[in-house]
Amino acid sequence: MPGTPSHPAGGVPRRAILGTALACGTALSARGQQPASSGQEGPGLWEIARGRGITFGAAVQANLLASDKAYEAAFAREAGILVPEFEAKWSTLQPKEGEFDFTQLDAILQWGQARGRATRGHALVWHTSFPQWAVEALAEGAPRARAVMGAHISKVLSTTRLRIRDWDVVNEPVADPPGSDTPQAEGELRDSPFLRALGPSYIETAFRMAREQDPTLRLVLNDYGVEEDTPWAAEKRRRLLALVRRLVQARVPIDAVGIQAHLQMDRPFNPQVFGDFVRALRAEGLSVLVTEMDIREASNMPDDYVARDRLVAERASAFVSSALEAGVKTVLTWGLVDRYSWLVIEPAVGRRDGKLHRGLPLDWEYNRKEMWHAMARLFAAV
Ligand code: 9MR
Repeated sequence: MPGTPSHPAGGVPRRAILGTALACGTALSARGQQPASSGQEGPGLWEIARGRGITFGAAVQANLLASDKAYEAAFAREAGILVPEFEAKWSTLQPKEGEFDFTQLDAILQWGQARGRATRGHALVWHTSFPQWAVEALAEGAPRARAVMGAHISKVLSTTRLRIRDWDVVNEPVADPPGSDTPQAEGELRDSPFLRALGPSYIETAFRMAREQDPTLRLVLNDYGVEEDTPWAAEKRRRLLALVRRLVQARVPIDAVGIQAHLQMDRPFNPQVFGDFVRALRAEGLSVLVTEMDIREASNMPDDYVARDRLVAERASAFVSSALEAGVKTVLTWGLVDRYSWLVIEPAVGRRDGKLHRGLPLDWEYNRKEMWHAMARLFAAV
Protein backbone atom coordinates (compact mmCIF):
# COMPACT_ATOMS: atom_id res chain seq x y z
CA MET A 1 0.00 0.00 0.00
CA PRO A 2 1.52 3.31 -0.95
CA GLY A 3 2.06 5.47 2.06
CA THR A 4 3.12 2.71 4.41
CA PRO A 5 6.31 3.82 6.15
CA SER A 6 9.05 1.82 4.50
CA HIS A 7 11.71 1.45 7.10
CA PRO A 8 12.19 1.46 10.85
CA ALA A 9 11.99 4.91 12.35
CA GLY A 10 14.31 6.93 14.60
CA GLY A 11 16.52 5.53 17.32
CA VAL A 12 18.11 2.93 15.08
CA PRO A 13 21.61 3.65 13.76
CA ARG A 14 21.40 4.58 10.11
CA ARG A 15 23.82 1.90 8.97
CA ALA A 16 21.61 -0.68 10.71
CA ILE A 17 18.59 0.79 8.96
CA LEU A 18 20.43 0.56 5.69
CA GLY A 19 21.39 -3.05 6.36
CA THR A 20 17.79 -3.96 7.14
CA ALA A 21 16.51 -2.16 4.11
CA LEU A 22 19.11 -3.76 1.86
CA ALA A 23 18.14 -7.15 3.18
CA CYS A 24 14.43 -6.63 2.67
CA GLY A 25 14.40 -4.48 -0.46
CA THR A 26 12.78 -7.17 -2.57
CA ALA A 27 10.25 -8.02 0.07
CA LEU A 28 9.22 -4.39 0.25
CA SER A 29 8.27 -4.29 -3.38
CA ALA A 30 6.68 -7.71 -3.16
CA ARG A 31 4.42 -6.31 -0.45
CA GLY A 32 3.44 -3.52 -2.78
CA GLN A 33 5.08 -0.73 -0.83
CA GLN A 34 7.02 0.49 -3.83
CA PRO A 35 5.26 2.28 -6.67
CA ALA A 36 4.63 0.20 -9.76
CA SER A 37 7.98 -0.19 -11.44
CA SER A 38 8.47 1.15 -14.91
CA GLY A 39 11.11 -1.43 -15.72
CA GLN A 40 14.56 -1.19 -17.14
CA GLU A 41 13.93 -1.66 -20.86
CA GLY A 42 14.49 0.77 -23.70
CA PRO A 43 17.34 3.22 -24.28
CA GLY A 44 19.10 4.60 -21.24
CA LEU A 45 19.38 8.23 -20.25
CA TRP A 46 22.81 8.59 -21.85
CA GLU A 47 21.59 7.41 -25.25
CA ILE A 48 18.51 9.61 -25.11
CA ALA A 49 20.64 12.58 -24.10
CA ARG A 50 23.35 11.84 -26.64
CA GLY A 51 20.85 12.18 -29.46
CA ARG A 52 20.48 15.85 -28.46
CA GLY A 53 24.14 16.61 -27.81
CA ILE A 54 23.84 16.25 -24.05
CA THR A 55 26.10 14.05 -21.95
CA PHE A 56 24.46 12.16 -19.11
CA GLY A 57 26.50 10.16 -16.60
CA ALA A 58 26.83 9.31 -12.94
CA ALA A 59 29.20 8.73 -10.05
CA VAL A 60 30.17 5.09 -9.77
CA GLN A 61 31.93 2.90 -7.22
CA ALA A 62 34.48 0.36 -8.47
CA ASN A 63 33.72 -2.23 -5.79
CA LEU A 64 30.01 -2.21 -6.62
CA LEU A 65 30.68 -2.48 -10.35
CA ALA A 66 32.60 -5.66 -9.55
CA SER A 67 30.25 -7.13 -6.96
CA ASP A 68 26.69 -6.20 -7.92
CA LYS A 69 25.51 -7.36 -11.36
CA ALA A 70 22.33 -5.29 -11.28
CA TYR A 71 24.33 -2.18 -10.42
CA GLU A 72 26.74 -2.89 -13.26
CA ALA A 73 23.84 -3.41 -15.66
CA ALA A 74 22.28 -0.13 -14.54
CA PHE A 75 25.49 1.73 -15.36
CA ALA A 76 25.84 -0.05 -18.69
CA ARG A 77 22.27 0.98 -19.51
CA GLU A 78 22.17 4.54 -18.22
CA ALA A 79 25.58 6.20 -17.87
CA GLY A 80 27.51 7.67 -20.78
CA ILE A 81 30.22 9.05 -18.55
CA LEU A 82 31.53 7.74 -15.23
CA VAL A 83 32.77 9.69 -12.23
CA PRO A 84 34.73 7.77 -9.60
CA GLU A 85 32.83 8.43 -6.36
CA PHE A 86 36.03 8.18 -4.30
CA GLU A 87 38.60 6.25 -6.39
CA ALA A 88 40.32 9.35 -7.79
CA LYS A 89 40.48 11.24 -4.50
CA TRP A 90 43.82 12.01 -2.92
CA SER A 91 43.48 9.57 0.02
CA THR A 92 42.79 6.68 -2.37
CA LEU A 93 45.44 7.55 -4.95
CA GLN A 94 48.24 8.59 -2.60
CA PRO A 95 47.49 7.23 0.89
CA LYS A 96 51.17 7.58 1.86
CA GLU A 97 53.63 10.07 0.50
CA GLY A 98 55.03 8.87 -2.81
CA GLU A 99 53.04 5.60 -2.68
CA PHE A 100 50.37 5.74 -5.34
CA ASP A 101 47.62 3.20 -5.85
CA PHE A 102 45.58 3.40 -9.05
CA THR A 103 44.00 -0.05 -8.74
CA GLN A 104 40.43 1.06 -8.07
CA LEU A 105 40.53 3.93 -10.53
CA ASP A 106 41.95 1.59 -13.18
CA ALA A 107 39.03 -0.79 -12.62
CA ILE A 108 36.58 2.02 -13.49
CA LEU A 109 38.65 3.19 -16.44
CA GLN A 110 38.88 -0.33 -17.85
CA TRP A 111 35.18 -0.97 -17.39
CA GLY A 112 34.40 2.28 -19.18
CA GLN A 113 36.90 1.76 -21.97
CA ALA A 114 35.50 -1.69 -22.73
CA ARG A 115 32.09 -0.06 -23.27
CA GLY A 116 33.10 3.20 -24.88
CA ARG A 117 32.27 5.28 -21.80
CA ALA A 118 34.47 8.15 -20.74
CA THR A 119 35.54 8.75 -17.13
CA ARG A 120 35.97 12.19 -15.64
CA GLY A 121 38.39 12.92 -12.81
CA HIS A 122 37.25 13.96 -9.35
CA ALA A 123 39.12 15.58 -7.58
CA LEU A 124 42.77 16.67 -7.56
CA VAL A 125 42.73 19.31 -4.82
CA TRP A 126 40.11 18.94 -2.08
CA HIS A 127 40.22 19.35 1.69
CA THR A 128 38.26 16.10 2.29
CA SER A 129 39.50 12.57 1.62
CA PHE A 130 42.87 14.16 2.13
CA PRO A 131 45.28 12.03 4.19
CA GLN A 132 46.79 13.14 7.45
CA TRP A 133 50.35 12.85 6.12
CA ALA A 134 49.49 15.46 3.49
CA VAL A 135 47.81 17.77 6.02
CA GLU A 136 51.04 17.66 8.02
CA ALA A 137 53.27 18.08 4.97
CA LEU A 138 51.37 21.16 3.81
CA ALA A 139 51.67 22.66 7.27
CA GLU A 140 55.47 22.61 6.92
CA GLY A 141 55.32 25.73 4.77
CA ALA A 142 54.71 27.05 1.28
CA PRO A 143 57.65 25.46 -0.59
CA ARG A 144 56.84 22.01 0.77
CA ALA A 145 53.10 22.52 0.12
CA ARG A 146 53.76 23.50 -3.47
CA ALA A 147 56.01 20.48 -3.97
CA VAL A 148 53.48 18.05 -2.48
CA MET A 149 50.61 19.47 -4.51
CA GLY A 150 52.72 19.50 -7.68
CA ALA A 151 53.89 15.91 -7.19
CA HIS A 152 50.32 14.69 -6.73
CA ILE A 153 48.93 16.55 -9.73
CA SER A 154 51.82 15.52 -11.91
CA LYS A 155 51.71 11.82 -11.03
CA VAL A 156 47.93 11.55 -11.28
CA LEU A 157 47.65 13.40 -14.59
CA SER A 158 50.58 11.61 -16.18
CA THR A 159 49.22 8.21 -15.12
CA THR A 160 45.70 8.88 -16.38
CA ARG A 161 46.86 10.75 -19.48
CA LEU A 162 44.64 10.18 -22.53
CA ARG A 163 42.23 8.12 -20.40
CA ILE A 164 40.71 10.99 -18.42
CA ARG A 165 40.11 14.18 -20.38
CA ASP A 166 38.24 16.23 -17.83
CA TRP A 167 39.20 16.92 -14.20
CA ASP A 168 37.83 18.67 -11.16
CA VAL A 169 41.09 20.42 -10.40
CA VAL A 170 39.89 22.24 -7.31
CA ASN A 171 36.82 21.06 -5.44
CA GLU A 172 34.77 23.22 -3.05
CA PRO A 173 37.14 26.18 -2.60
CA VAL A 174 34.39 28.67 -1.68
CA ALA A 175 33.61 29.16 2.01
CA ASP A 176 30.06 28.59 3.17
CA PRO A 177 28.35 31.85 4.14
CA PRO A 178 27.56 32.50 7.80
CA GLY A 179 24.78 30.38 9.21
CA SER A 180 26.32 27.05 8.19
CA ASP A 181 27.30 24.07 10.32
CA THR A 182 30.71 23.82 8.69
CA PRO A 183 33.75 25.63 10.15
CA GLN A 184 34.24 28.95 8.46
CA ALA A 185 37.19 30.89 7.18
CA GLU A 186 37.14 34.62 7.71
CA GLY A 187 37.19 35.34 4.02
CA GLU A 188 35.30 34.02 1.07
CA LEU A 189 37.53 31.00 0.54
CA ARG A 190 37.17 27.83 2.56
CA ASP A 191 39.63 27.24 5.34
CA SER A 192 41.69 24.27 4.10
CA PRO A 193 45.25 22.93 4.38
CA PHE A 194 45.88 24.39 0.91
CA LEU A 195 44.62 27.86 1.81
CA ARG A 196 46.58 27.85 5.07
CA ALA A 197 49.81 26.81 3.34
CA LEU A 198 49.67 28.82 0.12
CA GLY A 199 47.03 31.50 0.58
CA PRO A 200 44.32 32.16 -2.02
CA SER A 201 46.79 31.59 -4.86
CA TYR A 202 46.69 27.82 -4.27
CA ILE A 203 43.72 27.68 -6.66
CA GLU A 204 45.56 29.42 -9.46
CA THR A 205 48.68 27.32 -8.78
CA ALA A 206 46.73 24.05 -9.02
CA PHE A 207 45.15 25.03 -12.35
CA ARG A 208 48.48 26.13 -13.79
CA MET A 209 50.15 22.91 -12.68
CA ALA A 210 47.39 20.86 -14.30
CA ARG A 211 47.55 22.81 -17.56
CA GLU A 212 51.31 22.48 -17.67
CA GLN A 213 51.08 18.76 -17.18
CA ASP A 214 48.56 18.29 -19.99
CA PRO A 215 47.46 21.25 -22.13
CA THR A 216 44.54 19.35 -23.66
CA LEU A 217 42.58 18.57 -20.49
CA ARG A 218 39.34 20.32 -19.57
CA LEU A 219 40.04 21.90 -16.19
CA VAL A 220 37.07 22.38 -13.89
CA LEU A 221 36.41 24.20 -10.63
CA ASN A 222 33.62 22.38 -8.79
CA ASP A 223 31.46 23.66 -5.94
CA TYR A 224 28.10 23.31 -4.20
CA GLY A 225 25.37 25.33 -2.55
CA VAL A 226 24.69 27.73 -5.44
CA GLU A 227 21.49 26.25 -6.82
CA GLU A 228 18.62 27.33 -4.63
CA ASP A 229 16.72 30.56 -4.09
CA THR A 230 17.80 31.40 -0.54
CA PRO A 231 19.89 34.29 0.80
CA TRP A 232 22.55 31.73 1.77
CA ALA A 233 22.80 30.37 -1.77
CA ALA A 234 22.73 33.90 -3.22
CA GLU A 235 25.80 34.73 -1.13
CA LYS A 236 27.52 31.53 -2.17
CA ARG A 237 26.75 32.33 -5.83
CA ARG A 238 28.21 35.80 -5.37
CA ARG A 239 31.40 34.36 -3.86
CA LEU A 240 31.80 31.70 -6.54
CA LEU A 241 31.19 34.14 -9.38
CA ALA A 242 33.66 36.63 -7.88
CA LEU A 243 36.29 33.91 -7.59
CA VAL A 244 35.74 32.72 -11.14
CA ARG A 245 35.95 36.27 -12.48
CA ARG A 246 39.23 36.85 -10.64
CA LEU A 247 40.65 33.65 -12.12
CA VAL A 248 39.55 34.50 -15.63
CA GLN A 249 40.94 38.03 -15.34
CA ALA A 250 44.27 36.63 -14.16
CA ARG A 251 44.27 34.31 -17.19
CA VAL A 252 44.26 31.22 -15.03
CA PRO A 253 43.70 28.17 -17.27
CA ILE A 254 40.20 27.25 -16.13
CA ASP A 255 37.75 25.82 -18.69
CA ALA A 256 34.58 25.10 -16.79
CA VAL A 257 32.65 25.37 -13.56
CA GLY A 258 31.00 22.30 -12.08
CA ILE A 259 27.81 22.87 -10.14
CA GLN A 260 27.33 19.94 -7.82
CA ALA A 261 23.56 20.25 -7.44
CA HIS A 262 22.91 18.37 -4.22
CA LEU A 263 19.42 19.80 -4.23
CA GLN A 264 17.16 20.02 -1.20
CA MET A 265 13.39 19.90 -1.37
CA ASP A 266 12.94 22.06 1.72
CA ARG A 267 14.58 24.98 -0.10
CA PRO A 268 12.89 26.99 -2.82
CA PHE A 269 14.18 26.71 -6.36
CA ASN A 270 13.80 29.54 -8.85
CA PRO A 271 14.69 28.58 -12.46
CA GLN A 272 15.24 32.21 -13.44
CA VAL A 273 17.71 32.87 -10.63
CA PHE A 274 19.62 29.67 -11.29
CA GLY A 275 19.57 30.14 -15.07
CA ASP A 276 20.90 33.69 -14.69
CA PHE A 277 23.77 32.37 -12.58
CA VAL A 278 24.70 29.76 -15.20
CA ARG A 279 24.55 32.45 -17.89
CA ALA A 280 26.79 34.74 -15.82
CA LEU A 281 29.40 31.98 -15.55
CA ARG A 282 29.15 31.23 -19.25
CA ALA A 283 29.57 34.92 -20.03
CA GLU A 284 33.09 34.53 -18.60
CA GLY A 285 33.80 32.15 -21.48
CA LEU A 286 33.47 28.99 -19.39
CA SER A 287 31.40 25.86 -19.79
CA VAL A 288 29.08 24.92 -16.95
CA LEU A 289 28.46 21.31 -15.96
CA VAL A 290 26.02 19.80 -13.48
CA THR A 291 28.34 17.37 -11.73
CA GLU A 292 26.70 15.66 -8.73
CA MET A 293 22.96 16.02 -8.89
CA ASP A 294 20.71 14.33 -6.35
CA ILE A 295 17.68 15.46 -4.38
CA ARG A 296 17.31 15.43 -0.62
CA GLU A 297 13.69 15.01 0.40
CA ALA A 298 12.06 17.23 3.00
CA SER A 299 10.71 15.66 6.17
CA ASN A 300 7.25 17.12 5.60
CA MET A 301 6.79 15.29 2.31
CA PRO A 302 3.91 12.84 1.94
CA ASP A 303 4.48 9.26 3.15
CA ASP A 304 3.28 7.75 -0.06
CA TYR A 305 6.06 6.74 -2.45
CA VAL A 306 4.20 7.78 -5.57
CA ALA A 307 3.63 11.30 -4.26
CA ARG A 308 7.20 11.57 -2.96
CA ASP A 309 8.69 10.43 -6.24
CA ARG A 310 6.50 12.84 -8.15
CA LEU A 311 7.69 15.80 -6.06
CA VAL A 312 11.33 14.76 -6.49
CA ALA A 313 10.79 14.40 -10.24
CA GLU A 314 9.21 17.86 -10.44
CA ARG A 315 12.24 19.37 -8.73
CA ALA A 316 14.62 17.45 -11.02
CA SER A 317 12.68 18.63 -14.03
CA ALA A 318 12.66 22.28 -12.97
CA PHE A 319 16.36 22.20 -12.21
CA VAL A 320 17.56 20.29 -15.27
CA SER A 321 15.40 22.27 -17.68
CA SER A 322 16.69 25.54 -16.29
CA ALA A 323 20.28 24.24 -16.58
CA LEU A 324 19.79 23.06 -20.17
CA GLU A 325 18.09 26.28 -21.20
CA ALA A 326 21.04 28.22 -19.81
CA GLY A 327 23.48 26.17 -21.90
CA VAL A 328 24.56 23.25 -19.69
CA LYS A 329 25.54 20.27 -21.86
CA THR A 330 26.61 17.76 -19.21
CA VAL A 331 24.33 16.44 -16.47
CA LEU A 332 25.74 13.96 -13.96
CA THR A 333 23.97 12.44 -10.98
CA TRP A 334 25.77 11.42 -7.80
CA GLY A 335 25.10 7.71 -8.18
CA LEU A 336 22.24 6.13 -10.08
CA VAL A 337 20.36 4.00 -7.57
CA ASP A 338 18.89 5.05 -4.23
CA ARG A 339 20.28 1.91 -2.60
CA TYR A 340 23.86 3.20 -2.62
CA SER A 341 23.29 6.94 -2.47
CA TRP A 342 25.36 8.92 0.04
CA LEU A 343 21.97 10.41 0.97
CA VAL A 344 21.02 7.09 2.60
CA ILE A 345 24.49 6.08 3.78
CA GLU A 346 25.77 9.29 5.41
CA PRO A 347 23.90 9.97 8.66
CA ALA A 348 24.53 13.72 8.40
CA VAL A 349 22.34 14.04 5.32
CA GLY A 350 19.82 11.28 6.03
CA ARG A 351 16.18 11.97 6.76
CA ARG A 352 15.67 12.60 10.45
CA ASP A 353 12.43 10.57 10.51
CA GLY A 354 14.18 7.32 9.58
CA LYS A 355 12.79 7.20 6.04
CA LEU A 356 15.34 6.83 3.26
CA HIS A 357 15.82 9.50 0.62
CA ARG A 358 14.73 8.64 -2.92
CA GLY A 359 16.83 11.23 -4.69
CA LEU A 360 18.29 9.42 -7.72
CA PRO A 361 16.84 8.29 -11.08
CA LEU A 362 16.62 4.58 -10.17
CA ASP A 363 14.91 3.11 -7.14
CA TRP A 364 16.13 0.54 -4.62
CA GLU A 365 15.41 -2.24 -7.15
CA TYR A 366 17.13 -0.42 -10.03
CA ASN A 367 13.83 0.47 -11.68
CA ARG A 368 13.31 3.78 -13.38
CA LYS A 369 11.45 6.28 -11.22
CA GLU A 370 9.53 9.42 -12.06
CA MET A 371 12.82 11.30 -11.81
CA TRP A 372 14.25 9.12 -14.59
CA HIS A 373 11.23 9.81 -16.79
CA ALA A 374 11.37 13.55 -16.09
CA MET A 375 15.01 13.65 -17.16
CA ALA A 376 14.38 11.43 -20.19
CA ARG A 377 11.62 13.78 -21.34
CA LEU A 378 13.87 16.80 -21.02
CA PHE A 379 16.82 15.14 -22.74
CA ALA A 380 14.58 14.00 -25.60
CA ALA A 381 13.13 17.46 -26.05
CA VAL A 382 16.21 19.70 -25.90
O1 9MR B 1 29.65 10.29 -2.04
C1 9MR B 1 30.97 10.42 -1.57
C2 9MR B 1 31.18 9.56 -0.34
O2 9MR B 1 31.03 8.21 -0.68
C3 9MR B 1 32.55 9.84 0.24
O3 9MR B 1 32.66 9.15 1.47
C4 9MR B 1 32.75 11.32 0.48
C5 9MR B 1 34.16 11.63 0.97
O4 9MR B 1 35.10 11.30 -0.01
O5 9MR B 1 32.53 12.05 -0.70
C6 9MR B 1 31.24 11.87 -1.24
O6 9MR B 1 31.16 12.62 -2.43
C7 9MR B 1 31.22 14.03 -2.31
C8 9MR B 1 31.96 14.57 -3.49
O7 9MR B 1 33.23 13.96 -3.58
C9 9MR B 1 32.10 16.07 -3.42
N1 9MR B 1 30.81 16.71 -3.26
C10 9MR B 1 29.96 16.18 -2.19
C11 9MR B 1 29.82 14.66 -2.35
C12 9MR B 1 28.89 14.10 -1.27
O8 9MR B 1 29.46 14.29 -0.02
